[in-house]
Amino acid sequence: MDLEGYLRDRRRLVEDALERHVPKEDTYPEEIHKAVRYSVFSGGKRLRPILTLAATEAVGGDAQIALPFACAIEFIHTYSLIHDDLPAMDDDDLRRGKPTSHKAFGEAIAILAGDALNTDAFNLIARQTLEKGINPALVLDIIIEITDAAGLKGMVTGQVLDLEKQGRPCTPQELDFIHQHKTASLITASVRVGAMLGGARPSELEALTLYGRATGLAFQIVDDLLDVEGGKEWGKVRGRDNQLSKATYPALHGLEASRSQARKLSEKACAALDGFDHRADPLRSLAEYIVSRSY
Ligand code: GRG
Repeated sequence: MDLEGYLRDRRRLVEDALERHVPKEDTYPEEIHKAVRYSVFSGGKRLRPILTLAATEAVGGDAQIALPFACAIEFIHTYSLIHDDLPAMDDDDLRRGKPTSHKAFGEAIAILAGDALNTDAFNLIARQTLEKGINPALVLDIIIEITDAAGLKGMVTGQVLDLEKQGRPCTPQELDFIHQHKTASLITASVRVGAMLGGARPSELEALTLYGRATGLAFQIVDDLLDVEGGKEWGKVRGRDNQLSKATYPALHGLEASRSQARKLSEKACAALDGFDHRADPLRSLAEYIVSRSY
């Protein structure tokens, strides 16, 4: 399959939808709207929304129905990056090769831009549910799915432990727990939400959950590796994890074992798709892309 072409088309679809759902820069008060747009449209890979669309299509669903939900997940992802970069968290100056939100707009506006995206994700879901006549009971399940993944049961807990473990000993089990919560939970939810909207059968949802968990962990391992050996396209300050004495896969397991584990997880993700037909080919290619990416 032509993955490059597929990613290009899907990114365009997601960008166009985001454009419809994010207010213009000249909306009053301009500064916060500029900050939100700065982070939403700064060259993200759109992996999570693309996974949502690919998962819905893998079970015979309609990408157009899943699109606003995919955008809402991208809002939450973008909020998490803005807050993750703040001085109180990772204190990063660069994101996607550009100054981080607080460097460009100041801390207060950066915090508020993250807050706005986190809140408006659910506004977008609710409005689109009404507009498109989607079953509200299904949408409640989806909201539970996303909030479990992003809140205390997921990303926030992962982030808390990530911060707590800086400069402290961390076992391989603790590191996997951090990575699964900080990163893999939202990636798994991206896949599951697409599948749920597409009307997945229980066995399909179970298989796609395995796929999401494996690709999600692989994604964070590769993120750890890129922090050590990423090139210019990586777009972040390299070696930051080491500077912050973070618990990472390369720090605990070494580079070679980390690469091999990421590859094994990608294979495990593909194996979970064995019962699916050609409509799951994009998910198969995305599992490969996640471990071969350079940014
Ligand atoms: C609740 C105050 C408060 C803050 C939340 C939860 C949190 C802060 C941050 C989330 C943790 C986080 C940023 C995990 C890293 C996940 C990760 C590898 C992000 C990079 O994802 P990509 O490469 O980003 O998909 P692009 O740039 O492509 O969008």
